[in-house]
Amino acid sequence: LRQKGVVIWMIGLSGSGKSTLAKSLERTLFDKGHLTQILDGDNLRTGLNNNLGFSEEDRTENIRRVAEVAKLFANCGVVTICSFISPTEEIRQMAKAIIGNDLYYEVFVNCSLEVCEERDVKGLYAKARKGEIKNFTGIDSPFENPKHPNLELKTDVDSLEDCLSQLKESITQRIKI
Ligand code: GGZ
Repeated sequence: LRQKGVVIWMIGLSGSGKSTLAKSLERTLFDKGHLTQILDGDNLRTGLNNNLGFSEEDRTENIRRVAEVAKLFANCGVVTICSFISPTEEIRQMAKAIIGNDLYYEVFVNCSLEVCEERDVKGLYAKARKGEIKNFTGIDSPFENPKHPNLELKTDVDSLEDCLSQLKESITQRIKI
């Protein structure tokens, strides 16, 4: 069986819902028999990228390495779900250039800073406001909204269930299960 690989690149602020959506999508695809791999801060920043922080330079290097790894997976036919803030247009252009137009599928997990900060699941925004974390995206480090994503999910407007079905529908079309 040959399946076509793809890189699903999920962009959004901390707390926007990227990981939740990625995990649920992976479960669905796995159950349908697809090879899947999630790449995110949890498995990249603790290992391969454990020498990188959150300066602009380090974020760029983080995303560069992730994109290279994602390309390798996708070329083996794996549905590769990357979940990174990827804060600037420049960083995303680099990822897209590495992965290639054919394999790159961009998903903007759009949630306003206000809602992310209100949720503050990990208490990171509070720390950033107090100055205990520097260069925090949305607080004292930039986030540019993607201009032309393949898909935009509004997790602060639509329910999680709704966003999930939009995501699954769109990916199913893309990889033609
Ligand atoms: C942003 C930070 C920072 C700073 C730690 N800025 O919600 P989380 O905790 O689990 O996800 C965030 C994660 C972001 O890492 P990425 O690799 O996705 O970022 S980038 O694409 O910009 O390279 C957050 C945590 O790391 N975190 N410090 N200063 N997020």
